[in-house]
Amino acid sequence: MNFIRKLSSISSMGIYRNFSGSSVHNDKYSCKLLVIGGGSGGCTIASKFVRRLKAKDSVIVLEPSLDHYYQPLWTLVGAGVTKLSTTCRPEQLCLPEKAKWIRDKAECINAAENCVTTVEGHVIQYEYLVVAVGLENDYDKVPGLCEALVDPDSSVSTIYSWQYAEKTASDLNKFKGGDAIFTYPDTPIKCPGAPQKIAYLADSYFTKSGVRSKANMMYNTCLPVIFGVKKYADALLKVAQRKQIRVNYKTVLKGVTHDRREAVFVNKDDNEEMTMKYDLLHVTPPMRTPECIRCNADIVDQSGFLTVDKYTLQHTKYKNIYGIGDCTNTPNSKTAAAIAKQCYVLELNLLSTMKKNSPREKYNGYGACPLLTSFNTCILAEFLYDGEVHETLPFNQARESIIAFYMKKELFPFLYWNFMLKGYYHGPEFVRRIVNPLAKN
Ligand code: FAD
Ligand code: UQ1
Repeated sequence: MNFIRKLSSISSMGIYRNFSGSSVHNDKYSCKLLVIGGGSGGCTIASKFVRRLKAKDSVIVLEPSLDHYYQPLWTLVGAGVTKLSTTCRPEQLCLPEKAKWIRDKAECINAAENCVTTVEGHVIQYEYLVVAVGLENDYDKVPGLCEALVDPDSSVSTIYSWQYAEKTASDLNKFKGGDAIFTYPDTPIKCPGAPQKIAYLADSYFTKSGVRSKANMMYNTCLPVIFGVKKYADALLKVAQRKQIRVNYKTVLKGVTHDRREAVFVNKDDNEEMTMKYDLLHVTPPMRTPECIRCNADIVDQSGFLTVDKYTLQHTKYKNIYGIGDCTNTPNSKTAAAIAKQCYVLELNLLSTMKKNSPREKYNGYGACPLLTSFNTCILAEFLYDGEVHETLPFNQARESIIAFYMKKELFPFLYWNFMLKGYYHGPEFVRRIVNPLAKN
């Protein structure tokens, strides 16, 4: 049923547009391909398959949100460089026109029966399924964190949410000196570089605002290293040292008492608790997969991640299911850059499966992380499975460069909105082949 709905999201204020949806509960739908999640991975795959499967309503996308965010720019929103509104577009404009959008949430995936039920009670029968539900913040895992985040005067924020990224910028602006603490949690997270990027940007911000000499900065990470790939870890340690940011390893945030401005941390080696006073606290919250997959032991591992083959991206038990992006158990860095590469592999392999052949294409674990180190420099980490360095540009990318900063700020968002979401961007491999034709991997 077609009807007109007012899009009341921040990006779509004042825009009215037709879209196909349903106002009646307990509808039944069926399709060749169902994509659950209309974020980076979901839009990209839907765009590819509306071109491949030409029949009407071949592709259904199940996605509850009216807004689509380009999350990688939230780091620069937190640093006060980018406006939140530039990171957001109406979902309607990101999904391919020819896909049928059901604006609802998956509740239960019955993989044995090839069907999904939604929170509003619809039932969707599919032949093939792509799961692209991403990761969600698990604020409740840290007692006191929710209360601290919602209090506008708490000086506790996170760039990992559109709701609080602007609060980070305002906290940096209000900071007049004292203890500034940045955290990294004890769960898998998306963009594992961002928790330290915001610390480096805060250092540059405080230098500019003249309060750096009065600030004591600390990065408390659950990990035993600053970054998972040694080449970049060595470079980043020098950045942290130069900026006089103390790095505490194996140190996990366990609670926040925001009226006393205290945070409790635990040391993972000896379980010793430490209470630290803060004047600014930037939290990277623990993360988890959404409930619709996390609680379905038939399709996920013990941590709640969709079990797929790390090379083919095909589900390990159900051959008509594939996974893409942050919600799968592939051991790559969870980034949009990884999805650019994964979508190409998934497209070819799912097409093979549709033709009753085995999947042949292999994902090599490509991931990339532009580690902003100031308001005009960046270390552009690129690597494959097992931390194998895999750089595109004709210089040592572990060196801080101005060009990488502007790629992150201008080029990547442009590629994302105009090519990746439309299914035409598969990562920078083509550039690498031109720039570096003799490279062996
Ligand atoms: P998402 O894009 O998060 O989409 C998941 C979608 O699923 C959402 O739209 C959600 O509404 C939907 N969904 C959830 N539950 C359900 C349900 N039950 N039913 C239906 N739909 C559901 N990547 C980089 O490459 N470079 C960077 O510099 C970078 N920096 C980052 C900085 C920050 C602060 C953050 C937060 C992320 C950053 N990333 C970066 C990571 C990147 O944004 C993610 O890896 C990417 O967006 C993941 O895409 P996805 O499709 O897996 O999940
Ligand atoms: C990338 O391709 C990409 O997608 C558009 C990003 O944005 C989310 C990135 O952050 C990075 C690092 C890449 C990798 C691209 C090059 C040219 C190194």
